[in-house]
Amino acid sequence: MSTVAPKIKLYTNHACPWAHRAHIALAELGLPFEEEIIDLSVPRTQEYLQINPRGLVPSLSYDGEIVTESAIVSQFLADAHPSHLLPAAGSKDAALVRARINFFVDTYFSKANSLFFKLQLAKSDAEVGEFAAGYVDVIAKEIEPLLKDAAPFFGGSDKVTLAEVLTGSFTLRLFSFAKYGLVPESILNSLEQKAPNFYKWAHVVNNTPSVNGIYEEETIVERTKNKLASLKAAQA
Ligand SMILES: N[C@@H](CCC(=O)N[C@@H](CS)C(=O)NCC(=O)O)C(=O)O
Repeated sequence: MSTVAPKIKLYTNHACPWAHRAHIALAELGLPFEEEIIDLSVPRTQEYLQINPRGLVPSLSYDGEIVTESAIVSQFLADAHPSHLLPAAGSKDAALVRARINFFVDTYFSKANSLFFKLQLAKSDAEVGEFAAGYVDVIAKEIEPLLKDAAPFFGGSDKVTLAEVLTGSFTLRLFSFAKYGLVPESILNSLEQKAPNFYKWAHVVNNTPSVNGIYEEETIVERTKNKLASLKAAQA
């Protein structure tokens, strides 16, 4: 690997949980970078659409090469800079660690996170109760067993791994949204009872500086409240 530091520019928005993944990866890897904040409240400029024709954040410019999509950006950074995030590819052991991390992240997003979004959009108290219970049950059934050896991070690691890079911005929001009533606060007690590995792991993740470094809790909560209100009004 070259010893010359790469020239990195991150096109981002600090309110975006997907872009947030790239910030966690860069912070964990200790890589200096320039950032350009993309205003998502207005149409993207032609310049930005040339960088990322999808118009989404994050986008990464790495020595002039553009990489987009948050999971791919994070994986690319972890691959380009072998570290505690991910073992270097090439052995069966490393392949297994990578497979375990991929399965965990896939499960988190395919089984649990979609339900968390559904819960935020619940239309009645009955739906809130039903969706909250469903969310806790999925965490207990699908995620809890995958964290049985967390120490305190995924797979027994004492440092953040790619699993936390890809999920940390979402566990931050889970705890914040419960604290500020966007989802029932009681969900945290239920998780502590029914999914103690998950609860302990998420607590450590949320208190990790690389994870919470760019997180402005009150701003995110306020914006999310407004966004949910307009989505609910559009549904009505
Ligand atoms: N699958 C994409 C999702 C990124 C994404 O949805 N970003 C949102 C902000 S959180 C965005 O750029 N939205 C702009 C728009 O939809 O116009 C990724 O993981 O990078």
